[in-house]
Amino acid sequence: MSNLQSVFPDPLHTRISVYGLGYVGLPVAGVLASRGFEVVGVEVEPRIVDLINNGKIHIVEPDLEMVVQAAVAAGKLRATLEPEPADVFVIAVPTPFTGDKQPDVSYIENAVAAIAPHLKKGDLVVLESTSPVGTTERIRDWIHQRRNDLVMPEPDKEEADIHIAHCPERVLPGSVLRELVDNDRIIGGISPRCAEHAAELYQFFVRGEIHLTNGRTAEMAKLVENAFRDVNIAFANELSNICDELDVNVWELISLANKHPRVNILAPGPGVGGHCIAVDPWFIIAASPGKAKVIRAAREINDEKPQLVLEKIKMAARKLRTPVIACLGLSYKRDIDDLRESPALHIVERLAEEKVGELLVVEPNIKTLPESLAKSDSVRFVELREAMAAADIIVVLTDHRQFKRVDRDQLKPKMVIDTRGIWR
Ligand code: SAJ
Repeated sequence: MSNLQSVFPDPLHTRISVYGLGYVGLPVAGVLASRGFEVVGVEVEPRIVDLINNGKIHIVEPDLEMVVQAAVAAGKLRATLEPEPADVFVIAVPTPFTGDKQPDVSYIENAVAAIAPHLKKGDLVVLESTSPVGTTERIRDWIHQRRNDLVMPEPDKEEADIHIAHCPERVLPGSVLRELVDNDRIIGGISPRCAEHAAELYQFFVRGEIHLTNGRTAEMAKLVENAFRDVNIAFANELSNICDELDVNVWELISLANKHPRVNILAPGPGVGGHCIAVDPWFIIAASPGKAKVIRAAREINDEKPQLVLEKIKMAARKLRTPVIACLGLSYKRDIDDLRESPALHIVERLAEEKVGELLVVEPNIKTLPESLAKSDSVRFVELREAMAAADIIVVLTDHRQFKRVDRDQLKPKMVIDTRGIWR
């Protein structure tokens, strides 16, 4: 790799624009600012811009508010609604899929359109968003359409006016600040020089190793990482479905099988949530529908899981005249507030829609119920203690730490559906 000093000689005089201040962009902006760079975050939501400029944040992530507050107070980080000129542009916007499970890269295209007028010779554009294979090349083409005064990078060309690379985010929600620094990173450039250029920036805060490749491989690597996890969770979920039929305790089974030195089965749950693992494998399936067979089957197994949990709850409720059901957890996984694509939320919404009983919802990581539940007469947002005392049926949907501490004696007279195995 070329000398770090050559491209970013002085963070104090390098301005970085981070487009998208969400679960990935905000931590990246905060960490870059903490390394001395001048960081300008671009966000389309005025409420978020105001919050950040007051040193506050809009998401739950350990220690992040402290980092953002310090960066804002030091004058190193500010948020704006409109992009400004910078030396580096980091794109960290969502890449959802459309109704027919095709990747939607319109947020990236819009970000590129917004920054293109501000690009100048020597600038670096880094895509952090998880993206379908070929997106980094498309960014080059989108910029070229708007700025044909700039010489675009090519795979086999050393010289170009700007550099474009993909450095897929790999951080685990809940451990973002640690993983942002400690994880290895993959950087794929349009050309080797683009990748090196981006690596010089990431070296300022990444303690893990930085591995260079081309854009397509970096894109595919990220998708494959999440598809790998999805397939492994699907295996665990399939086992739990089979164990229900065979009257075997799946948690005991997995813990015993995992005593084998080369077996490491993951945990079953109510389904796979979040904005990554439940989405990214579809980008591979969309690109290679005939070949991606295991990946598709895993997606289908994990997507079917909330329905199976719902059936179980309904079956328990049918045994009672006026069932009171405690639903523990709404977020898609433990100890965070993130409700996106949450199977727990989906299950509770369906219970409310179908009026299965009185629902006592407990979610320690949010302050108010999401609108979809707040409007329902049969749903009340309560503290854990109240739910445990009043419910006939206890359903564990998310394995938050507060729930693990529950006194087991309290469970004895109740029907318990523990989808996470916290009271196994
Ligand atoms: N889950 C299970 N059983 C398990 C593990 C997870 O049911 O044994 C469920 C969780 O409850 C959750 C879902 O799977 O609903 C996904 O959770 P997760 O913790 O596996 O992953 P995410 O979505 O929070 O973050 C993933 C990470 N990818 C991998 O671990 C390969 C993270 O490193 C990525 O940066 C992130 O996706 C992303 O942004 O792509």
